[in-house]
Amino acid sequence: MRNRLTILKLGGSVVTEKNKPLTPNIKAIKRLAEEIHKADFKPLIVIHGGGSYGHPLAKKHNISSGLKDYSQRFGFSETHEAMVNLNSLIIRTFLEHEIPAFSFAPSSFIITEKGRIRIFNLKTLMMALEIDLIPVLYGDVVFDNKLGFTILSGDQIAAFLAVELGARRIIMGIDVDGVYDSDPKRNPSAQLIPELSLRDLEKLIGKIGGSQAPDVTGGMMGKMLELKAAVKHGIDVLIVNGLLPDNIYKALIGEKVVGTRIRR
Ligand code: IP8
Repeated sequence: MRNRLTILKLGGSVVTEKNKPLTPNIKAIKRLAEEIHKADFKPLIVIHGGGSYGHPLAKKHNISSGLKDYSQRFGFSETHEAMVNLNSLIIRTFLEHEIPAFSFAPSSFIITEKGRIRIFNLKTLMMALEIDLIPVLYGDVVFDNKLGFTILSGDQIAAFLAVELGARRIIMGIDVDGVYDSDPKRNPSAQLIPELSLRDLEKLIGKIGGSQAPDVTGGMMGKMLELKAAVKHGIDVLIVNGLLPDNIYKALIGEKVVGTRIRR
């Protein structure tokens, strides 16, 4: 059953300065807090990415391919610690803007198997929603049944939660205007795709996958693969530029906004 629940994913390239290690984008975080407060939308779950907090450390300690060497335990913990710090900064900013945000650390209640979510204790999250708290989760390091540990992206959490909780929609705030027909950061004539059906999405994944490009449209491939499952379940996805003022506000209140809408 579809309810009003909205899952808002704020990309790491929006909430952090992607190219400066451990640097938050304070201006963007404050503006997003203002927009979320102004929209006053509930029920809402917010998930943020790792950006320059999670990714450089995860890469340095080779966390995503699993536990190979005991010395990695420190890197595993350090990566989590960096994400806790970013999350804590976001929670504090949200609270200052009178958003009833509550932090949920994914590594403490999610277990993956070869990188895919296997166990997810939803009970506490649902209890938080019942009293109109806004759970704030993030891409995190997680324990994994087969790998020992790994990295779990905020995108996978967003799609999983949307399906499990029967959400109405997922809004993704990223650092470009939506999905393009080629990488807008490399190709100035790339065209924004305003609407995609599930079939279009599948075709696009095939095209991108077949082209062997390492990270076409800035990690868009990974996002598309995760979102496919949610779209299949009838959940609408709206991808907008979270760095442009008022986009997240407009998306939350259902006003027209430049971006890519994906519908079954
Ligand atoms: O930015 C990754 O989350 P994402 C989190 O949502 C870490 O892919 C710890 C790298």
